Amino acid sequence: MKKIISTTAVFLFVFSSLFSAHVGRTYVKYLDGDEENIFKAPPMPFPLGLLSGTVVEVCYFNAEIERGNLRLLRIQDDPLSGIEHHRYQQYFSGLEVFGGEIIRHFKNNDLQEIDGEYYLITEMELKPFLTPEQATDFFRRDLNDLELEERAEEIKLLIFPVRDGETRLAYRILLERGADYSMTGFIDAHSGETLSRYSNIKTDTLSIGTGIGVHGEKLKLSTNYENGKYWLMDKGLNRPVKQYTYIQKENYVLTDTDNYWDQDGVSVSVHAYLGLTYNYYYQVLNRHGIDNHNLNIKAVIHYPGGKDNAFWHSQYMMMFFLDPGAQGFQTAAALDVIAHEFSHGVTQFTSNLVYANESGALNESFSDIMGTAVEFKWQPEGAGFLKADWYIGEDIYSNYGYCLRNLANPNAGGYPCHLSQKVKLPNTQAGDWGGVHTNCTIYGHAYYLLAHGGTNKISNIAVPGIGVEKATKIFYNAFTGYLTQTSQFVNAANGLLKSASTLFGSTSNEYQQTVKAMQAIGWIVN
Ligand SMILES: [Ca+2]
Ligand SMILES: [Ca+2]
Ligand SMILES: [Zn+2]
Repeated sequence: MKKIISTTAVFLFVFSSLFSAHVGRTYVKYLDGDEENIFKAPPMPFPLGLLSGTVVEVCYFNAEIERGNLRLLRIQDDPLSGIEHHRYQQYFSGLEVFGGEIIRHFKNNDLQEIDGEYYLITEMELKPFLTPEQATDFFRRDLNDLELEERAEEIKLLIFPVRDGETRLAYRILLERGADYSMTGFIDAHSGETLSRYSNIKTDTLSIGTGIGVHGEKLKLSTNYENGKYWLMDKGLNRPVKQYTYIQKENYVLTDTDNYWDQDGVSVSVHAYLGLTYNYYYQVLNRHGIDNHNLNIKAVIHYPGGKDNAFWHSQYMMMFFLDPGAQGFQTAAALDVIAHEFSHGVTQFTSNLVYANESGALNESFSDIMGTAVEFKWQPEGAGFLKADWYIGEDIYSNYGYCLRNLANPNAGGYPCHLSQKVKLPNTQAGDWGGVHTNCTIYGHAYYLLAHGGTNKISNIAVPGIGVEKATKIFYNAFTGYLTQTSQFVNAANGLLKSASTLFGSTSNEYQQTVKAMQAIGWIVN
């Protein structure tokens, strides 16, 4: 079968009248060596002097109709003008090209005009890597609901044109729940990425945008279309949680005309990374947001009340990200910092650990641990910006190589890795409320030992490690399920052991390694 075609690129004709397109000629080469005549559009806009080629264009589309690459969809009569509109759907190698549709307008059987959108495809891998079932699962995960029902008769393999003249092989999939939720998505048949999705219930205005984050990374954004523009918020009726990224103050939201957000990396990073944090909690820990009941996720960026910081405000139940100041901290740039602040909200609705002394240090530990877990979920492990590692806040600096805290080796930054190194500071603002941002690395390091494996520098006890996901589940379950407002370090150790035995059994390797991790940071476990 001549399915895989190789040459160079994909072109899009957008033309509004027969006399606006100048058409040139090129060749399409099949992999097996066959050649076929095809025509290629020059870059737009066309110089006005070059109004030739219309006959070629008409012949080309006639030939495409004969070849079955343009198939009649329907004929509409316009009784007022006497014009007949013939609509054709574009196909390529037998697959529908989504959005590829031309209209030929006839009067008394004479062709008057052609318009529409036609994608000239010259390179395309036509063998799906994913099965329809796998693609459907990707879509379920993207929609944060593994229970959604698919409409089997709606699944269809097609060609989906994306930005910049690229085309992708995609499945069109419909997922629904009852009568009030119905989503159609276009899922890349190779990567599982959602290329586009829309609600079939038209009151939902959710759309997927693309943005450029602080480090120049391309990020997917859930935005809303309203009043002729896109808004940097996710408040579609069918969405499980509403998410708002405000600028400077509440209710002031960035907007954009083309849903391609390249004007403010801070907005993009915060909006996208809060979405990833929500998805992490949902997908891995089955938690529905900050309060487990999908509390609105709200963040204020470029907040003018200070510099070099970020915080969760327990009364407003919102996150605040401040601009860089003397220290140059761009707190909005780091996925672990964003997940850290979100996780302070999770703590508020679970253990509610008091933000002072040991309970405060545990509160900070939990946020560092969850920030790291989220990083490992969505970023590849490695050194450099946008990589998963055991540092906290490394992406807030303008050069890679610094961090706020180091969970692998806290001592490297002068932080404790063992109970014997716990610092004593007063419970005042100047004393960091009893050293909550200092002593937090003791349990942060225990998490590193359990997840990654390693040897504690003081006790010399080695922990082989059970992997990030299992270790995170043990810590999450302990901190959210077994700790209380006034829990101290000893309660955390007991909570972790209970959590490990509940999740994996008291004779499991996971439990034994949790014991080892507690011994490594200085506990005697009987
Ligand atoms: Ca990183
Ligand atoms: Ca990190
Ligand atoms: Zn914190």
